[in-house]
Amino acid sequence: MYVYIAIGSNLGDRLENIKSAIAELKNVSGITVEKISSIIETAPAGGPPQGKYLNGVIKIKTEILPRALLNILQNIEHRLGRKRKIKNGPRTIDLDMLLYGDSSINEPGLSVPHPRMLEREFVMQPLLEIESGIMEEIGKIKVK
Ligand code: PH2
Ligand code: MG
Ligand code: MG
Repeated sequence: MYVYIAIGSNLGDRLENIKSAIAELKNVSGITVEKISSIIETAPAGGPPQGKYLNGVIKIKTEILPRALLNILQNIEHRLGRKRKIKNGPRTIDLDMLLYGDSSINEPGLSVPHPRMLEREFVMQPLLEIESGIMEEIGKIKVK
């Protein structure tokens, strides 16, 4: 399955946090990192006043199931010092599952496609950079 993951950071050494998260993903057995977008600086959207983000999107190939993959992403966030405090507040690292193949998932804590991805320039710009035909694929997903 091809899975697209949004990466964001606006605390600490932002680029280093993003590089570390990608390195950790590469080290997971059963995950191949296929594409990495440019990393762009973006104005914070929503939440309290906070510093600018660095954002990017990666494409991975994996057969790890969505719930297990979510756990892996959250463990990496935790190891890189993510503290869950305020909604949409500043974070050292954020790893959001955008798309999991053509699956539509609506479970507590796991909504795929990511419900706000289409309206987020900081997600769509890097996603379209690495997968220019992705809108057509998203259109085929049968939303539950
Ligand atoms: N993430 C958020 C809230 N706002 N703004 C930008 N520019 N980039 C983000 O990654 C971001 C955000 C919640 O996850
Ligand atoms: Mg997020
Ligand atoms: Mg998140």
